[in-house]
Amino acid sequence: MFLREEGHEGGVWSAIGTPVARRCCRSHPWQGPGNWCPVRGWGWCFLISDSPDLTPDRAGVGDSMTVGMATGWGSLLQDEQQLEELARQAVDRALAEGVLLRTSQAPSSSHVVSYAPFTLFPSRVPSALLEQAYAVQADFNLLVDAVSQNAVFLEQTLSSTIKRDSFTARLFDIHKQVLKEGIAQTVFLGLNRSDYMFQCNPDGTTALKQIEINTISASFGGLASRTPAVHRHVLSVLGKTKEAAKILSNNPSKGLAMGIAKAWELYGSANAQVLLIAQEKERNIFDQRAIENELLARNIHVIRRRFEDVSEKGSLDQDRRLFMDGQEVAVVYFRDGYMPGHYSLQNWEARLLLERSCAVKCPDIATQLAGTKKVQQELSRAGVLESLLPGQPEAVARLRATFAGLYSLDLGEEGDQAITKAIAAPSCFVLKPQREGGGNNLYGEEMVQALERLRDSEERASYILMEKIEPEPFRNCLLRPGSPAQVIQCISELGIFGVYVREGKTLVMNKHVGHLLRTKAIEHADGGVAAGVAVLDNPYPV
Ligand SMILES: Nc1ncnc2c1ncn2[C@@H]1O[C@H](COP(=O)(O)OP(=O)(O)O)[C@@H](O)[C@H]1O
Ligand SMILES: N[C@@H](CCC(=O)N[C@@H](CS)C(=O)NCC(=O)O)C(=O)O
Ligand SMILES: [Mg+2]
Repeated sequence: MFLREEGHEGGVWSAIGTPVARRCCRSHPWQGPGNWCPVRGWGWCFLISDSPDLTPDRAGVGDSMTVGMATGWGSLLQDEQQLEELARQAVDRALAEGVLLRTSQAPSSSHVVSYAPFTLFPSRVPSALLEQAYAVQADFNLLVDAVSQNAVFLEQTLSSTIKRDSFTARLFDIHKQVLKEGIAQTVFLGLNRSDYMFQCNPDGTTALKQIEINTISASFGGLASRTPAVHRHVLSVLGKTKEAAKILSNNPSKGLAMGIAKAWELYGSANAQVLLIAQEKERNIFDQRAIENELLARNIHVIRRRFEDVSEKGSLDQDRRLFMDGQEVAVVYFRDGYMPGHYSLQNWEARLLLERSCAVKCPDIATQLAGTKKVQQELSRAGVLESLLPGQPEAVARLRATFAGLYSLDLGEEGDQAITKAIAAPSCFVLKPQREGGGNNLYGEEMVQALERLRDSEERASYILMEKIEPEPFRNCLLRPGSPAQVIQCISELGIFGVYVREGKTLVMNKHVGHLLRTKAIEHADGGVAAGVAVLDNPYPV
C-alpha cells in the first residue's frame, strides 16, 4: 500500500488511499506519506484508510470522546443527511446569536450580512494545555509591558530589522520621535491575544507552543462570546446534554471592555470618549460592536473614526490632550493600523498625532513594536527573559515552556546556520516577515527559494525563522456562507485574551479574559479568520 519514494531521513512518503489521520511516525509501526524532520529527529505520516493498522479510535470512526486526540465526533461526521440538517440548525442559531460578518461584496454596509464561518462541532483540546495557556497569560501581559518600557531592548532588537523593513522602521521612527519629545501618556492599556498550537510529540504527548502574540487589533473576542451557544445547540439537538454542558462559557469582549473602562476611568475626565480607529470597509464590525456595546452599558461613549478623519478633525491642545470633532478623547483603540496597506502619508501623520497625545493608546507604538516577530525571536534567546523579568523565575519558566524554536536571520554565522538547516528540512520551519493579519509567512519550496535569494542580503534581517509546529489533525465539519458543509482534516489554534492596565509604574490590572479557538483545513499553512482561511470554533476540553 505504501510507496517509499526516498530514504526515510529527509524523504517524502506517498501512498494510495485516503489520508484520514496523521501522526508521528517514529513511534508507530506503520508509515505513510508525510515528512521526516532531521532537525527534530522525527516526523509525521498519514494514516491511510485502508491500512491494516487503522485503529477505530485514531481514525475517527468511533463515537467516543475519551480516546486519542485524532478522534473527532466519529460517526456523526459520516452521516451526510444528519450533517446537513445539523448544519442548517447551527447556521440559524449562529445568525440568531449574532455570530456575524459583513459580506466581502459589501464590507462597508450592514444591510445584508452573513454568519462568520465556524465548525459544526467543537474541537477537542486537552484540558491541561488549556489551563497552561490561561496560567501563562498574566506572565505574557507582564512581558509585553516590560518590553514596551524598555527602549534600549527595543532599539537593539529591531536595529537590523528596521534597516530593511520600511513598515517597522516607520513605526520605530514614531516611537523615537515620541520618546524624544517626552511621553505624555501616563495610563497604559494592553489588550492582547497569545496564540498557540498543540505540538504533537513523537511519544504521543502534546505540548502547548506559542505561535505569536498579537498586541494590536487582537480580534474575534466579541464573536467568540457567542459561539458557545451555537455548539451547545448542536450537541443538544443530538441529545448530548452532558457534552453540551462541557462547552466553556467565554466572554472576552466583556473583559476587553473592562480594560478599556479602567483606562478611561484612570484618565479621569468624565466627558471624554473612547475613539475606535477602524476602516469604513470593515467586515468584522460586529466583533468590534460587542466591545462598544459593553462600554456603552457602562455609560462610556465610543466614536468610530478612520485615520483620515483624525488627520482632518483631530487636534491636540497645549497639554497634548486629544480632541476629535471638539470632544476630548480618553482612550484610542486601534482596530486598524497593523499593516503597511493601512497607511497613506496622511494616515502616518494621524498616527503620529495620536501617539503624541496624552490619551491612552491601545496599543501605544512601543507595545505594537513589542508584538513584532523579531521581538518574539529575541525573547527566546538565553537570558533575555531573565533580564526583562528579574526576580521572577517561575514566570520565566512558564513563558519559556511555551516557546518553539526561533532563529535570527541577521547576517552572521548564527543566521547562516539557521538558513542551512531550513533549506535542508523545509517542512520543519516557517519563514516570517514582520507582518500581521495572516497570509504573509513562507513555507516549503517557497521558503527555500526565498532563503536562497536572501542568503547574502541584509534583507534577511527583516525575517525570522521559526520551527513549524505540527499538531495532530482531526476531522470536523466547516461551515461557510455560500459553500456546502465540508468534512475535512483540520488543525486548531488556541488564543487567550489578556488585559493589563498600568498607571505610571503601578500595574492596576493584569488578567486573562477568555479564549478564541480557530480551526482550519490542514492544506492551509497560514491564515486566520479575517484572511478567510480559519473558522471560529470552541474547545471541547478532554
Ligand atoms: N511555527 C508555526 N508552525 C505552524 N504554523 C504556523 C507557525 N507560525 C504560524 N503558523 C500559521 O500561520 C498563521 C499566521 O502566522 P502568525 O505568526 O500568527 O502571523 P500573523 O501575524 O500573520 O497572524 C498562524 O495562524 C498559523 O496558522
Ligand atoms: N480589522 C479586523 C481584523 C483585525 C485582524 O486581522 N487582527 C488580527 C491580529 S493583527 C487577528 O486577531 N486576527 C485573527 C484572525 O483573523 O483569525 C478587526 O479589527 O477585527
Ligand atoms: Mg497570527
